[in-house]
Amino acid sequence: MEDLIKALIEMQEAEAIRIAKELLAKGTDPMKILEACSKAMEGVGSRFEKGEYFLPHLMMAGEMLRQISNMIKPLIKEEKSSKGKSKYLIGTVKGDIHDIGKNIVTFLLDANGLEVKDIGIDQAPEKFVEGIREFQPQIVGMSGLLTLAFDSMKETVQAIKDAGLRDKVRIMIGGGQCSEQVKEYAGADAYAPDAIAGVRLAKQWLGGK
Ligand code: B12
Repeated sequence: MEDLIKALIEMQEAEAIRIAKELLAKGTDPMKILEACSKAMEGVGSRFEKGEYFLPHLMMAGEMLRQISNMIKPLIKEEKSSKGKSKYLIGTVKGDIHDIGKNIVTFLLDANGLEVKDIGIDQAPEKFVEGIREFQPQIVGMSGLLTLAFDSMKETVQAIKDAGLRDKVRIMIGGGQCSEQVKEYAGADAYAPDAIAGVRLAKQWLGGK
């Protein structure tokens, strides 16, 4: 697993994909591979912050993660159990185009038997409102990795309130820079530090309803 993290951080695309394939072939838990990917992204992010990496590196990191996620997705789906139709609407908020984490959350929710509607990236508050009206989810997930996403999250919660839909849904937020404080600021119901916590919480909410 350390080799995978190192290859990802050092942008050795072919090597990273080869190691990920090898780990999966050996029967390594796919979730552990995703955790290693998240760890590697922290490394990439800190090199970017230090000015050692630039935008193309972030893009390359995103591409490697996309490929690995795609390899893992069908494996997780195999474990899928068919449960009731609980609905979860998810999207990346306005001004933010990061979607790797959101996509991981989406396929984990799906693998856990929830019906998930992913409205995509850079979604304005009114798109969330529209999505809630059409899809009628019990839960809404907002993803955002940029600090500017915090305001978008707040605006989105406000728009949901203004549309009279706030008591119809529970809202959770997630993504790199989010925290309990951001949850308070945005007026959401919960903050999930990672995809697994998000899925656990969703199931808890749905079970408790
Ligand atoms: C890959 C990447 C990109 C790729 C994104 C590709 C893609 N398709 O997503 C590209 C190259 C496009 C990109 C662009 C930019 N990026 Co960028 N990017 C990253 C990087 C390296 C990794 C992000 C990532 O995918 N992580 C892995 C995933 C799995 O983690 P995650 O998203 O946090 O998700 C996990 C949890 O948070 C959770 N989760 C996520 N969402 C949700 C939602 C819910 C509901 C739940 C329950 C859970 C949940 O589940 C996931 C799995 O556990 C980060 C560095 C970092 N440390 O995060 C910078 C980073 C986020 N980017 C950054 C910046 C500055 C930018 C740019 C502004 C750069 C520029 N100058 O143009 C642009 C932004 C454009 C825009 N408008 O959004 C900064 C943000 C700083 C800030 N404070 O705002 C970071 C932190 C890098 C840094 N250290 O400076 N980026």
